[in-house]
Amino acid sequence: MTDDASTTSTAAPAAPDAAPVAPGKRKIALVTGITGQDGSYLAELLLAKGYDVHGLIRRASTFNTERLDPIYQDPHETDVRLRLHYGDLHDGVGLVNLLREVEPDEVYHLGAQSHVKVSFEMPDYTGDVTGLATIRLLEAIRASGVSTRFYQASSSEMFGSTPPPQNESSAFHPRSPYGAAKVYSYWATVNYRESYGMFAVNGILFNHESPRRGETFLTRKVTRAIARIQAGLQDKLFLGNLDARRDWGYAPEYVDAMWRMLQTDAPDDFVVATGDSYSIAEFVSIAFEHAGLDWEKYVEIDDAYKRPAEVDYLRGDASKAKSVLGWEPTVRTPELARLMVDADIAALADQLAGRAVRVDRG
Ligand code: NDP
Ligand code: GDR
Repeated sequence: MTDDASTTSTAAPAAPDAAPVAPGKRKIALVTGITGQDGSYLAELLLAKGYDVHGLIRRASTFNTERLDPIYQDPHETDVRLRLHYGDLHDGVGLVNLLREVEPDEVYHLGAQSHVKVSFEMPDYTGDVTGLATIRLLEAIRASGVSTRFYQASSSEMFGSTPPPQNESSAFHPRSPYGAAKVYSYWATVNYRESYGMFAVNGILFNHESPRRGETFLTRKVTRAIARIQAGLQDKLFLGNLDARRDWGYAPEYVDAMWRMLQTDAPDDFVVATGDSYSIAEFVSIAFEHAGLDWEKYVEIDDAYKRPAEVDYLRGDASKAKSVLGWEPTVRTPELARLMVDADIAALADQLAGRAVRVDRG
């Protein structure tokens, strides 16, 4: 399957020199998870930098490429720079064939079952898609014989119960099947670097959000509910644990860090975070206040949203990313909450007015 892309995106701030590529050749990136929040922002960034971008997408009975709408182009145009390929992280042979066909300079492995609570309900499946699939992809790179740099989407969930601030030297103590699967993928990536000399890196990213965030993650669930409450479409918002603390940043800035990690001279692993931490209750309060609402009138606790084990306190130390990659966050959690509330209010107004709605505005 083929789609085309325009090059709408934000330019990245000062960055390291790009990884070398043959003169006259456009760089080629392959992105798993391109239909997700991060995949869509990363695809925009790479197109803006002049890459040809290939994405792996799952066949679904409904459209699942909404987040890519802003970069869609007519496939019949001459300069096709975004191509989407059907495939699945379960399908190792398909991955080998795709790598042979695309011959990427850089592979960004973002595809995963990424919901922590869901991983307790589907631990076996999560172990396969979020854990084992990373080895499947790394092996596919070896089997296809392509020479490529590899980015693994590792997570602050790997730190679990290790107290903050968490950095690249902090111990892993995952608290969910998702976290355990990410630890497996982390070490697989390190192992392929050490065993085969692959340029393979882990980005250990703390929570990052945006108007494109999936609707069942905390921040988006809250900001979407605020828009509906304000419009008189919803009375209550049911949440789980309000005491956990998270280090929430802005997704478009985090995909820029991913790109920077593949442009360094030597492969290495990096924490990406704001360095701040807010409780769930604080995030909820900031977001409701921005819409002129008192959150305590609307929020109720439903134990169904609590997890068998919680990650209580995340606050990342991204000083290595700052010194080596020149990466620094600019959007802090309160601003993030406000921009997400504004985006959901605007999207709902469009929907109610019968205008075309895009979940990814802003
Ligand atoms: P999303 O849940 O938004 O996107 C996940 C992507 O993976 C989607 O494109 C999804 O496809 C794809 N996917 C899931 N299962 C398969 C499969 N079997 N085969 C092929 N593709 C599959 O996640 P985010 O964009 O938020 O996160 C990107 C990555 O970064 C994930 O690996 C996540 O675990 C990790 N991460 C995220 C953080 C965050 O705060 N957002 C922080 C740290 C790590 P489909 O659209 O069809 O469902
Ligand atoms: P997280 O994100 O588990 O940190 O994983 P999520 O937004 O799901 O939860 C954040 C915190 O909010 C609490 N919480 C609720 N969470 C959800 N989803 N729904 C609720 O109703 C609710 N009520 C309270 C949670 O208990 C938790 O403490 C995200 C994912 O993107 C992972 O893929 C990624 O690796 C990590 O961030 C870093």
